[in-house]
Amino acid sequence: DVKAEGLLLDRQVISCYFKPYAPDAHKGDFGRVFIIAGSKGMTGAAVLAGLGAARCGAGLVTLGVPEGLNDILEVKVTEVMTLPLPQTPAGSLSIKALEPALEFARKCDAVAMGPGLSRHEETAEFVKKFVTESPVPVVIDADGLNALSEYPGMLKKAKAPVVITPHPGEMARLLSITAGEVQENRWDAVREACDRFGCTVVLKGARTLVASPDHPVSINPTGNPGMATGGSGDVLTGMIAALAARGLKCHEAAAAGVYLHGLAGDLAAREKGEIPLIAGDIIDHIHEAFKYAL
Ligand code: NPW
Ligand code: AMP
Ligand code: MG
Repeated sequence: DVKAEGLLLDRQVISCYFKPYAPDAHKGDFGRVFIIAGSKGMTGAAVLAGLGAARCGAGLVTLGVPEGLNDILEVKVTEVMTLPLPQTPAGSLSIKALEPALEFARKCDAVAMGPGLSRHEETAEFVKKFVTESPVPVVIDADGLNALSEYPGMLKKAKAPVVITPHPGEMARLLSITAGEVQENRWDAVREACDRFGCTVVLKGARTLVASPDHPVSINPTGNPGMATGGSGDVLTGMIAALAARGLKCHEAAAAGVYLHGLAGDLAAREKGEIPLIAGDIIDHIHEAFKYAL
């Protein structure tokens, strides 16, 4: 019974998901990632997700952002490209962004959506339509999840595979219970979300759990409380999307993403300490996490 079993993630499990590079590989082999993120005041969320993706070996990363953020992002990021999309007067994505975003997604291998999008009603409409129509796997986090929390059952209508990455507060909104209730029985919460929404579910926090249909629940041993700091989760979203774009299956991308993200956080904490840790430090240690894990 896969529902009763649990699998502890470790180096052995994770390394099996990665194949050696072919000597003649080109960047098209490593996947194109499209990250739909950011709004006025939350540019950083988009940057963190973009760099998390770039450090996980994505061939190309593009940030789809409200057009008002584009110029500042062109200065802020170097390896990551941007696609300016129509915005609301409040500086969040407008429903008019739907067609250009879907058109761009057709040329990509995976999408990440949600960090810093804001809770603007029109942006939530965009999210709901995009999730159903996306032609490629989508990792949904943060305000992407908030947009779905009224009717999360719509995730079952998605055409492509979905990974959701709620923290306990977001999971509580999705299941219409309290964060306390989620934390009291994390195992049941992650399994229930997986059954109800028919997708891969990453329940974040100490000992992150990953559940997918027809898989035992995976338990992640890496990570530390220093990672409870603004933007940590945004980095993870980009990492999982990049791994999915490289060809890992949704469950593998989610499991490898949480393991490497936690390990990068542990290596960062070893160097800097848990208290001063910031999300950018996690990005700066992803390369070491790969060295250690693979
Ligand atoms: P409480 O009341 O504090 O106990 P939100 P967010 C609860 C963006 N960011 N256990 C918590 O409860 C994100 O991408 C942008 C229990 C509270 O109610 C999002 O788009 C950044 N409860 C947006 O900000 C950097 C827990 O959930 C609620 C819990 C909002 O995201 C920062 C808080 O969650 C940020 O990433 C736990 N372990 N964890 C940038 N630089 O641009 C959380 N809760 O309301 O969803 O707010 O996670 O800060
Ligand atoms: P978010 O709340 O979306 O910014 O995500 C926070 C990230 O930090 C998630 O990946 C969590 O699993 C991780 N995190 C937060 N607190 C802890 C903790 N006490 N132990 C391990 N990881 C944590
Ligand atoms: Mg978050």
